[in-house]
Amino acid sequence: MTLQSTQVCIIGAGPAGLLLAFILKRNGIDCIIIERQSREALEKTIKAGVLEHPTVELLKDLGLGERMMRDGAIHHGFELAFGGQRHRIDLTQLTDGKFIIVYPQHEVIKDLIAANLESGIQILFEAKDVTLHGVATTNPILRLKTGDEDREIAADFIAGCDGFHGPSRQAIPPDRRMEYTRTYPCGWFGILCEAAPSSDELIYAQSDDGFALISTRTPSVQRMYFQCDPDDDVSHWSDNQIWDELQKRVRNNSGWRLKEGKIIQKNIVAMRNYVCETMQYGRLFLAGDSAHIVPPTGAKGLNLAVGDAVVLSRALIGFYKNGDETRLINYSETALNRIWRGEQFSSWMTDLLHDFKDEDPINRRFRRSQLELIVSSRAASTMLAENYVGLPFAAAEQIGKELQS
Ligand code: FAS
Ligand code: PHB
Repeated sequence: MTLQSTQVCIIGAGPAGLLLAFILKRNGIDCIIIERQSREALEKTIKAGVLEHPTVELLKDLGLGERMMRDGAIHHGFELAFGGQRHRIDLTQLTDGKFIIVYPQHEVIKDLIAANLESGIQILFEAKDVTLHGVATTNPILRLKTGDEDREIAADFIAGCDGFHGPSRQAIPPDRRMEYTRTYPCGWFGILCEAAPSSDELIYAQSDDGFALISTRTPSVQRMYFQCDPDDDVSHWSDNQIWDELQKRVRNNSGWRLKEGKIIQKNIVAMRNYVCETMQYGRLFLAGDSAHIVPPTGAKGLNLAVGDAVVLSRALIGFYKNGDETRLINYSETALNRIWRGEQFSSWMTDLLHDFKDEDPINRRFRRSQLELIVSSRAASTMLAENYVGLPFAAAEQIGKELQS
């Protein structure tokens, strides 16, 4: 049995855990990260693609932005396609200069892992049988295995950054968890393909045949999605059928077509909202997908995880530097301001762009009218743009305070 101790033990080497560790270490706080996957697997898993403006600025401020600014693509707008027309939402003009960067999550993970290791943080990859003990005490313990070796890590705090299916949230008694959920009657069929970009910016397409999203990864690899049955299976679709469906959903009156290419990956992403408002229990603090999930429509998942890491790191720094527990006590409330903003925007954008089978037909008329409003009203398109590029971390906290006053 290997015994270790640290100040903050972090479960999960995703965006939340890696960013939290990096910020804590910069502030002299000792941490260890425990991760069940290998580094190689993490750095190959295709997930999110869009970094909000506050995320971009934070990574740059932390000295983590070099590859992102070199290899990422700055996007100053995106297009809404419906009714045979395409309408550009000018993010930068509507938000006084803000933008997003399309930079794959697995590249962010590569940057964060390298930076953590370089700063001397221990990451225990391929950890097995991770269990949490004494989280309601001031001396929580983690037990795990690496290889054949049993390990026990004593910590002041445990940060549960282990995603939706990790053990951390389960360590909070069910009767103490305040949970909210919404499930959608659809999923997203995602592909990666070897092709040139079909457009300069992302295209969100609403059509009578269903939603489609045309995104990108690199100049030679593209990421696209189309709305599908949540119980569908990628094996039910030939490559030709996939391309036919995508072309159908994005076609417009000018005869424009997608550039096709070899499909190199297919997967179906489920769609739901989920929030566990109980983001802390004793010395256990949840951050990222362990506490909340969004439908991917608003590109918020990764960015909300970043926001939680910012709030939790500020709280832990306050505790260790000044002995001040105020931000720790208020962690859930503070983090939830930005989480609920992201949850609501993702839900609203999903409802705006997806026709749902068995829905009341009147909703399709409401949907089209709202799309027409957005592309014709500066106020409506500004609301969309401000939420899409991401609210500043502080502003999100401010919104919460105004609500409470
Ligand atoms: P993560 O899930 O990224 O990381 C949690 C980490 O904890 C993982 O590395 C996991 O291996 C580890 N872990 C779990 N259990 C453990 C245990 N018992 N012991 C040790 N480690 C453990 N978001 C978007 O914004 N846009 C998208 O297009 C998008 N696409 C997605 C596609 C897929 C297939 C998935 C799964 C998610 C997608 N997301 C998307 C959401 C995603 O980006 C998350 O929001 C983001 O990864 C959240 O980061 P974390 O909270 O750090 O959790
Ligand atoms: C992606 O590129 O994976 C992506 C982009 C925008 C979204 C969702 C996913 O809203």
